[in-house]
Amino acid sequence: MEKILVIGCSGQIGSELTMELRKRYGNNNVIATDIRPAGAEVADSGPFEILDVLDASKLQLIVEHEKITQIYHLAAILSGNAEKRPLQSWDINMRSLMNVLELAREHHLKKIFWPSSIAVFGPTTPRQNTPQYTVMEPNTVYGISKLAGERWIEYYFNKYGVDTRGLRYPGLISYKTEAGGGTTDYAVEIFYEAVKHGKYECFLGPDTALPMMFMPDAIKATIDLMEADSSKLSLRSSYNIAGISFTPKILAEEIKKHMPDFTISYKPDFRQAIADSWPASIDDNVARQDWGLHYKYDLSKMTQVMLEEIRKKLN
Ligand code: NAD
Ligand code: AKB
Repeated sequence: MEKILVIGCSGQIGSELTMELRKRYGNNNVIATDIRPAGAEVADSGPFEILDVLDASKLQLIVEHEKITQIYHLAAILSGNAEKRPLQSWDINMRSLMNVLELAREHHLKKIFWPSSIAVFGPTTPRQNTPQYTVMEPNTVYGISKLAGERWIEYYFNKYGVDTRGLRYPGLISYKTEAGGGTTDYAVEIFYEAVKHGKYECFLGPDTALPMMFMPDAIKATIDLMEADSSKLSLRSSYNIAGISFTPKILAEEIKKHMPDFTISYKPDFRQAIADSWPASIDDNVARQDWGLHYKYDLSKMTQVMLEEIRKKLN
């Protein structure tokens, strides 16, 4: 029987991934943890504990007491926030991962999921259809921590046989929990502002293309990777996953199809430079070939669901 620990369950991904894992593995077999309280859905549906993942002793106690077999380690400081507090963010992103990897090694845990990001790429990476293997010179604290993390999870697999699995998520779009301080957050905020005020001031310029993905596709890709036969996985750093690439202007046009009076204006801030250093689109053929990655949502379907769900939520 699997007993799963989710670290960072109160965030944008954790709040939805925890619920999907509980559906599949049973509510009591998924222990949700975060440094801050969980949302009602997670808190009411199964076990939740406050955990600062930098507290290695408490992490160990939970793993031993709950007889954990797998960890999904989602806690991190995202790109925008990490640029504001570089050293603290480096410490949280790296030390948390090392705590999890060491525990997995010592306790022979079955599997570890750790998310990487398109932030591992940098200004010298080819921006269009960025391949799995290419130049990687990230110039943000967050990107450097994700690239280092990829090297570490691969190292623990090669050196100690820890079954580590990772995905380079693009920007994730969802309506259940707000985005956590990244550069791609505009693509979530825009929907709330459209429904609430009929207009949005975007912190990226109109033609800034970035890869994005709707949350249901990201959750499915995560669990599919974790449930894939180990022998099918040709890499243990992190897989490229592409999603849908678009610019703020294209997204605004898609929203206008449902809300003709919606307007967008642009006031780029420090996140523009981060976005400019990231890929515009991603080649995810290795993930497709290894474990059958595929998606359900395109821009039009995603926009329709986002607007419907946010309208329901705000009413
Ligand atoms: P988020 O900021 O919404 O959630 C992260 C959670 O981690 C928060 O609930 C926070 O309270 C928690 N946390 C922070 N420090 C902690 C600590 N010391 N101990 C325990 N919990 C702590 O982030 P997210 O969007 O859900 O991202 C989850 C993971 O996926 C991160 O590793 C992120 O880098 C990665 N990722 C996210 C995206 C995206 O678009 N959301 C894209 C690429 C990669
Ligand atoms: C961010 O913008 O920091 C995240 C990411 C793509 O890693 N959404």
